[in-house]
Order: sequence, then C-alpha cells, then structure tokens
Amino acid sequence: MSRRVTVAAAQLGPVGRTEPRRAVVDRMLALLHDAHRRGAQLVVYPELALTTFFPRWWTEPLADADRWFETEMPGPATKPLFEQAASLGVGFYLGYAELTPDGHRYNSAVLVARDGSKVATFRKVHIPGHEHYEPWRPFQHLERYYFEPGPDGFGVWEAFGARIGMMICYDRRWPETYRVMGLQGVELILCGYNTPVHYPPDPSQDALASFHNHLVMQAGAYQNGTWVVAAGKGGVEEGVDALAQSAIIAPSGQVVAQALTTGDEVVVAECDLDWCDRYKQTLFDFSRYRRPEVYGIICAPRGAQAAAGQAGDG
Ligand code: CDV
Repeated sequence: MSRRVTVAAAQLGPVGRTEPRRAVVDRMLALLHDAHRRGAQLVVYPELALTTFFPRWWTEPLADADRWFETEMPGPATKPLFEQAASLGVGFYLGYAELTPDGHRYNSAVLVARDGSKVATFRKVHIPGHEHYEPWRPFQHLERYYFEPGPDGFGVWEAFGARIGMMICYDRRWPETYRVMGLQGVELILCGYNTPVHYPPDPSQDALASFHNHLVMQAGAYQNGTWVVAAGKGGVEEGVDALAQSAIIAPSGQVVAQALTTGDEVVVAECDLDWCDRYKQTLFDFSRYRRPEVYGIICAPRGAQAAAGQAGDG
C-alpha cells in the first residue's frame, strides 16, 4: 500500500502594516477550512505570516521592533489557529518572527501535528539582505538586522507518516539546504516565503523572479527525490510587489499544483511519498553514486576559492 499525505499550500495576499494579528489569523482560518474541505492533512502558511514583512523598514532601537515578534507559540492571537486546526485534525507549518526568553531573534517556523502538538521549530539558516539602513534602496531588506541565523541547521522529523524537513524563503535558493535534508532521507520539505519581485542590488533579475523561484525548488526536489510545498505572501504589500505562485512540487521536479492568484488562496495535492524512492533508489542513489571524497571544498570557508586546483582537496 502506498503512503500518501494530502498537503495544502495556503498562500496569503498582502498583510498591511496596521493589520492586527487577529485579522490575519481569521484569514488563515478561512484558508484552513478550505484546505480541510479539500482533504488536506497538512497546511503550509508563508514566512512571517502573522504580520506585514516588517524587514522592509528600519526600526531603531531594535527593541521598538518587538511588536512584530512572538514571545510564545501559540500566543493569544495564534491560539485559535492551533485549536481550530486540532479540532479539524489538520497539522500546519507557520512562519513567524520569534523572540526567545533569552533575547534571541529568529525568523522561525513551527510544525504542528494533527493533534495540535508541536513537532519542531525551525529557524531560518540563510539570512538575506543587509545589516544597516541603506538610503539608496526603494525599500529595505533588513533581515540581517532583525534576525540571527538559525544555529540548528536543517533537521528532518518523522510526522504525518513522512520524513519532513523545513526551510524558509532564502534557504530555498541554496542546494546545500536540500542536500543536507536529502542525506537524512527527507520526503517532504515545507517552505514559506516573502519574495519582493524587485531586487534592488541587480534589477535585471526582476523579470526572472518567478522563474528562479520554481527553478531552485524543482531542482532541489528532483536532485533529492523529495516533495516540496511552498507558500508565499504575494501581491502588493505596503507598496512592494511580492511573488505569489505558491506551489507543490513532486520528486520528479514537476509542479503539480500552483496558485493562480496573488491573494489568499489554497492549492492542494496528494503526495505519494513512495514516489521519492523512484529517484532516491535510481539516479540519486546517494550511497552508490555520491563522491563525498571530492566534495570537501563544500565545507571549506564561505566564499569562492581564489586559487585553481583546490576543487578536489578534502
Ligand atoms: N524573505 C526572503 O528570504 N527573501 C529573499 C530575497 C531577499 C531574495 C528570497 O530568497 O526570496
């Protein structure tokens, strides 16, 4: 008998700067009910789903930004989501800004099981953007001011009858993200994102934003024999156009479901987890074909190596 899990990508449209969490959670509850009606057992919400994408503004002192962060999960605003999801028997992935009791700030996602219990908290590993206010930009991308990089890397958890991994937005652009989870046998990777269509450091990439979004996830899915479910916050939010095109991608690399709008929308797909093995046991049979002894440079210092002839060094 094949193992199957029905998943939903719950895309959100724009969230305004003054929109209260309670209103956003009401929108998320509507998406939850839609997903449940369509058979979903697991719903994926976007990155920083509860608020507007606040890293587009500079706030000083940093403590003045505390209002964008959650100090507990669930908290008063998110409790109805946890309760309603548990009563429907639907699990979820929710992206939020986390302020820990000892003062650390992370861009996080929580994975919640069908009974409402927490499976795991993931903290974004690759933090994009810049650390300081940059006046030349039409809008800021200050994630490197607001968030520390997640210290825990990419775990994989047994849940929903699958081996599940998580990533957040910029993480999806890095092949290491998928491969680290692939080496742990991941079958289903969940992702939330906020991707401005305009990329100020190189606007020539703007026209390719949607191509690049799917390119990286399709490649990561195929090269690691895993499903990928990605939900974005799309549309024009506080004057900034953000990519929608939330998608569910098969281990073949094919997009099997994709959002049609830039607003609140649910897309659903039934994921056959045994499909992963068609790739994991053939072209991407890691134990047979990988050559880690010549990949050593991958774990060397961050930047490109200047000198030639180092590629094979361990
Ligand atoms: N929220 C993000 O991580 N956004 C990045 C942008 C900065 C490139 C992304 O990968 O979409």
